Amino acid sequence: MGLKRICGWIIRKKSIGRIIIIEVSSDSVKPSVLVLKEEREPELFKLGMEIDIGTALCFEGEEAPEQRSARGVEYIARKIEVYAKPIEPLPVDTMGKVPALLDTRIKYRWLLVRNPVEKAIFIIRNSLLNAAREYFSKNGFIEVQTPKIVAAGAEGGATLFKIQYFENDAYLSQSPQLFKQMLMAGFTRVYEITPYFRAEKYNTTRHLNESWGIDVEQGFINSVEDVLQTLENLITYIIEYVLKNNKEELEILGATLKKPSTPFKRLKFQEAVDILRSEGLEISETEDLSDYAEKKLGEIMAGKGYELYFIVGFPWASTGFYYMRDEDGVYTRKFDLDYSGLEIASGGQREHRYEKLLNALKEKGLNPENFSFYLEAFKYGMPPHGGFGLGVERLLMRMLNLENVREAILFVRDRTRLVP
Ligand code: AMO
Repeated sequence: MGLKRICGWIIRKKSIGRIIIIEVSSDSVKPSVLVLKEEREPELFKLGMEIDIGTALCFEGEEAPEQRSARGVEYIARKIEVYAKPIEPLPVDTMGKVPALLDTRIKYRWLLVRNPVEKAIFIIRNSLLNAAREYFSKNGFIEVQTPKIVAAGAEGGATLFKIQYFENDAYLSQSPQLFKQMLMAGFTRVYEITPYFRAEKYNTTRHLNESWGIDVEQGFINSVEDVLQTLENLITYIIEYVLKNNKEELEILGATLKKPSTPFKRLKFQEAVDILRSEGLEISETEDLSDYAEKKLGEIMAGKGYELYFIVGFPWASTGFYYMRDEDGVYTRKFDLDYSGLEIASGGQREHRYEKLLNALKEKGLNPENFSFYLEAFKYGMPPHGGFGLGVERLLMRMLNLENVREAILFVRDRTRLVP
């Protein structure tokens, strides 16, 4: 058997008489288990006595012929190089035996990623994004980057972070919405993996102030159904990819992820209202669903066997100015995708006709001058198009049954956190 070199940090050490067992956390969720025997390797045993939890080291060794540990792969070490010892006791238990409060987990995330459970979440986050990129590249989407310093918001003024941009006021981008639409003047399928900055004032388990989106826009569509299909295929691709590539991580997290059944249910907004009203909830026909209503609908849909479902046809009164309206003017081609009672994505078919778009802006009380850079893109042959924004942390949260969206991002930005 060949010699391997593995680098990482000691997360556990146990001495049993003349044997020392050291667990090293590296880049996979299963630690490497070093078994040092005084009789077999006296020098390394001596070194093993001196090093403790938190030490950064590399070792060379071969897999033990008899594997006795259920926790990781056992090695017989030939060489150990110590790179750094902790200068203070660790502030958290990187083995995860002593559960830390969420606040502590967030503060010490960079250290806790040595812990297999915490590491598993972020290995799966990496897979989720790999899967998305693989899906897009197989399906003819090109990856684009749009500015994060912008002059106008796409999602309304209430959640904009204002910044000083030389002599002008500017904002941090809430969504690449306007730019990805403008690109429909010259590309037919684009995607962007991007931060969203939103001044959400409230402390909820679903909101961050800096979150990540997987954004899509596609042109020459026949109807909003083309966009629903892309999102459904993307989500299915991501979940299947994680099921295939992250068995160990899912097991460590105790996650019960399943391949979603397709097609996802398409529930009309008005149907959702009727269902919720029949359960005794007071629901407005012209406003977005409240968090409570969303959750309640999730329970009802779960009872019918639907985990993932679209809510389609939101009323114009509740949406952004850019969604295409139905002939009646009351409903739009806007949709949400909900995953067990949580909105994870939102999108729709856009208004691509210049005059109608201009009127929509005015009707929403917005000043077309502030959007002139955007409106111009609709003058020179803008095809019918649509797209969506999918929240990375919200999707991960639901896939892994996490309780708080803060568990799904390495460094949290919320109302009270600006460091680390
Ligand atoms: P929306 O505002 O619904 O739509 O955002 C899309 C998705 O992004 C995620 N998300 C968030 N996640 C955590 N914290 C937040 N503060 C937060 N805000 C949004 C959610 C949400 O479903 N312009 C449209 C997209 C489009 O039509 O293309 C938009 O941004 O999962």
